Amino acid sequence: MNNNFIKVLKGEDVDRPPVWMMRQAGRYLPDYMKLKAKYSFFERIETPELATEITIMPVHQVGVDAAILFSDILVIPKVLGINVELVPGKGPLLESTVTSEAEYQKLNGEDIISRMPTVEACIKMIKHELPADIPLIGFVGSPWTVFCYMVQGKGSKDFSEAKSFAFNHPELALKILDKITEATITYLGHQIESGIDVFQVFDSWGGLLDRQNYLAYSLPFIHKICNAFPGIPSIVFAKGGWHLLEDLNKIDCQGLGLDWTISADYAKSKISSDKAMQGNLDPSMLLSSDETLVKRTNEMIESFEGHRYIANLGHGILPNIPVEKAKLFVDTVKAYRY
Ligand code: 1CP
Repeated sequence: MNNNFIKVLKGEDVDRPPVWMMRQAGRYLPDYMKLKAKYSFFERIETPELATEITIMPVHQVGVDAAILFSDILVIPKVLGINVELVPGKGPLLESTVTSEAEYQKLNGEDIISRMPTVEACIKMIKHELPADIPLIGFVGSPWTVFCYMVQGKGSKDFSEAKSFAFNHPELALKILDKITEATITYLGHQIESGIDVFQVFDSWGGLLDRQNYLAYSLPFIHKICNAFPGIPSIVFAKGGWHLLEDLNKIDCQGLGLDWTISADYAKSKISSDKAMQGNLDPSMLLSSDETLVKRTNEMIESFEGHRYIANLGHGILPNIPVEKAKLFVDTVKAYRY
């Protein structure tokens, strides 16, 4: 595939950075909101025609260099047997939590692919409809991040219940993390067999852990996932993970995502030249004036020069970003020349 994004992950030269945006499929796109009004969250994820339309939307409407599968990290708790509901205005709500041996025993890790019967059809349809030079990114949540939702039952700023559970019941926590990891590897293997070109591991809540706890509760499980799939390019993004970069650098992956609190110089001092860096514009910068957005985007790219680099935001695009601003960000990257 002759695509900048794949080239950078393989260490090949490009004349400008590739660009995509985390959470680019949905949220801020008016055409997505129309589908959201008509179909439930899991209908959108599990119906091939809908997942395909949404996945491809930002390719046509914003011009990104890669598509990301429209799905969610919470399909894992769902296939393990915990129903997930999306409560408007509140986010995901899990029907039950896993905080005891008995609840752990109830998790059903057997034959999970049979409980996600449309993933293959979704990915195949997306690959068929996508322009041939646009790769498809598959993804999973890191086991720690999925564990946060399974223990806490819903979103949180600090996930203090999930953290205190891990700190007070480390043996059970590690068993739950193993179970999530196993299911995640099976699911990702299925995404790969179905046709994704790259995968990203979202450790959205990894940065909530100090280094010692990160090395206990998150990093080993990400290692396991990446080591299971050496043949396909991968990117690991740990939000808030500036204090973990040296450890993340040891993962067998081709790219590391950076949030906007990390300067390019600092990242260059921690990340080896055989890994691409991905990021890291503050998503709120897309709410600034056109002039400021263009200036800051160009400055960001300049600051990463000399290292393999993929332009992106430092976290997901916000729901209140006008599509024109997303397009200006992408167009600015595409106009850049090394
Ligand atoms: O109906 C809706 O529109 C609900 C909103 C929504 C959407 C559009 C949710 C619920 N998930 C998704 C899709 C999704 N989730 C994608 C693919 C499409 C896209 O590009 O947006 C991806 C990559 C995710 C990944 C995801 N889900 C993460 C990791 C990335 C990140 O933002 O840190 C996390 C933490 C989730 C959990 C989740 N699912 C949904 C919401 C609202 C949340 C966040 C909840 C919270 O605040 O804790």
